[in-house]
Amino acid sequence: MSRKTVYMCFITDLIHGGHMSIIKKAAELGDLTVGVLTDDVITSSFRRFPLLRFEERVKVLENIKGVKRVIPQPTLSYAENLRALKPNYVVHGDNWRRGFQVPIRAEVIEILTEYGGQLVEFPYSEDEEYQRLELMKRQQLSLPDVRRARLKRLLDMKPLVRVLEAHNGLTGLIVEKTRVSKNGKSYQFDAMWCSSLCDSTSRGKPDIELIDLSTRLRAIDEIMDVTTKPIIFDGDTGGLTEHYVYNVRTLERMGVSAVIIEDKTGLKKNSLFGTEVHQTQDSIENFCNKISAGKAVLKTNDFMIIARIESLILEKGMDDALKRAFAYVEAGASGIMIHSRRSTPDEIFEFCDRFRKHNSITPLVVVPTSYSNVTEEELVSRGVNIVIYANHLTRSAFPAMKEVAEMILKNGRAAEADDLCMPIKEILTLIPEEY
Ligand code: SPV
Ligand code: MG
Repeated sequence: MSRKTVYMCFITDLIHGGHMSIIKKAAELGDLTVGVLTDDVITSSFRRFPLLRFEERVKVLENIKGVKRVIPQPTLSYAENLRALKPNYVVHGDNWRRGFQVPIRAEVIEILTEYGGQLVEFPYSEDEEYQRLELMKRQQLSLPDVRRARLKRLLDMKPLVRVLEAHNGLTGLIVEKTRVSKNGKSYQFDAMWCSSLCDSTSRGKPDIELIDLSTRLRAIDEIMDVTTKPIIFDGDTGGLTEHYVYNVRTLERMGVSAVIIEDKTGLKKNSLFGTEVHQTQDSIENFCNKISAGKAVLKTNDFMIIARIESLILEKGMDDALKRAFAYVEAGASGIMIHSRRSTPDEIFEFCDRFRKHNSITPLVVVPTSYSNVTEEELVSRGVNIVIYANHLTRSAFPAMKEVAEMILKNGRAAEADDLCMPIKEILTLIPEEY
């Protein structure tokens, strides 16, 4: 009689005694195949970012006694692997009876029923020591070295890194925790953008490099205190090169992953004003020197200096934008941000197509504020690597707050505004005590 077959799927890269004992029990049921979730599934579906890459996690599991075979599981759903393998048993801890894995479990049961397989669930270990290890692992993610390196790792793992603006602890938490499910897949943001516009606006100031760096670093520190995701800092023009090199070092040391500096000089105004206000573009030579000077002071390979091109904003033409892009890469830029204030993505597409003809590796960054109809899928097809939703939490919060303020004034009481507000009970428990 042929031996029974067993399938388990592993997400974690922290294998402890609890996992070992479940593997042992699974192997007793028959020949055990372990599916390993690929990096892009983990990064889009789970809060815990893998400290070990997919290949490393495969190696660890391959060498565990009782594991016959390790294969990738490229989706959160088990369907593809179960239909291909038709194992007699699927083994899992009983913890997936709660939480967001409930539909995954239901689908597993449905598929097993189709061909007569069986789900075997073992009690999930509540051992305090394992819980402490898991917590420690999560906390590791907020340490500067780990956080800083995470952006480059994401660029390796995912076709598109999705970034949303955060300007304080609360908005940082929204970027950190917001997750939605659609068509069996889970989506979340990968990183945070510390926007000069939002850092200024939230302090009631114009976006003209007026908010000093210490204030902006303080905001980053607040965000870092409660999140683990990587941070891309809007460095405006970078200021004087002599100052900029010190600031780059500070950002790198704090665990920020990238700074984006724009090729403007003099009094900076927000790009979305375009040519309505006076703005001066820096010379290619000066800006290249600034990029190289920043690169020269870096202490790690993880920190990225991304050069932002304002030629399309300032109507200097596509050829100028491309000429600058190639020069900035030559000067050491680890990425190129191309900005546009058109209502359609046509000029961004043209730039990407022409850039990618000569350069297939340098990450491309876009900020689709004015051309918001563009889809992430379209951006990926043009070779874009990072999309930044640069101001949406600030822009959405302001009208909501203003409406509530007006409503209280109009009614001489707060009752009418209650429906627009989060219930008191929810706000009290919104931020759980974790220590
Ligand atoms: C910001 O968010 O501050 C930016 C992007 O620099 S933009 O506002 O479009 O210039
Ligand atoms: Mg800015």
